[in-house]
Amino acid sequence: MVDEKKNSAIFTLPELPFADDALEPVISAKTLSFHHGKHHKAYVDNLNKLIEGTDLAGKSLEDIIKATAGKQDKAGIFNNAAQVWNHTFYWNSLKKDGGGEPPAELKKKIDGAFGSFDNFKKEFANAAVTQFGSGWAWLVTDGTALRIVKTGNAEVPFTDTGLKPLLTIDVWEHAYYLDFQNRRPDYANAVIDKLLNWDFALKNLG
Ligand code: MN3
Repeated sequence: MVDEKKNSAIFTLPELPFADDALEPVISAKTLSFHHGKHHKAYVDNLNKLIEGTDLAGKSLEDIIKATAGKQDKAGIFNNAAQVWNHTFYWNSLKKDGGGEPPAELKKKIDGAFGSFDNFKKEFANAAVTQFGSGWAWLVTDGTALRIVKTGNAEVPFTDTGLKPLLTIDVWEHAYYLDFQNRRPDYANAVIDKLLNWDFALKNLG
């Protein structure tokens, strides 16, 4: 969508890639309505306000994230831009009737990196549970091997490391509190077992 007056791209909230109730019972329609309709939307709206009239207006989301990462005076822009990116990536990391075993090509890489698929699941859940406070757990590739990393708050794994995200789990409380209250481990394990979108991960592996 283009704002003709300024001829700069305005970010819009992407539609969810599934129906509001598609992820039930793990993630309720109520959680999705707040998480997508309020939280994700607020990051989009804030970002648009913050970049309006600046030299970042018109740049891609990835370029804005890279241009503001680690810059104290640009923290507001970075946080909102990264959260827009993270949430869009998170929705795509999930699907109705997801989880289960990954496609063969990924399974082989997972076995190589983590010993077994069961061990991968344990390590991914552990990253989600041990991220202190708000943040994200990620399955990434460093170009050759798969790795699990976690990031705090709005941080993304690709700004300074060159890591390429394949999947993510949002571990901010707003992602699970209505459905699981303080039981983050139950949320993480349910997402991994029932919702992970392995087709999306395979596509990201490239
Ligand atoms: Mn969130």
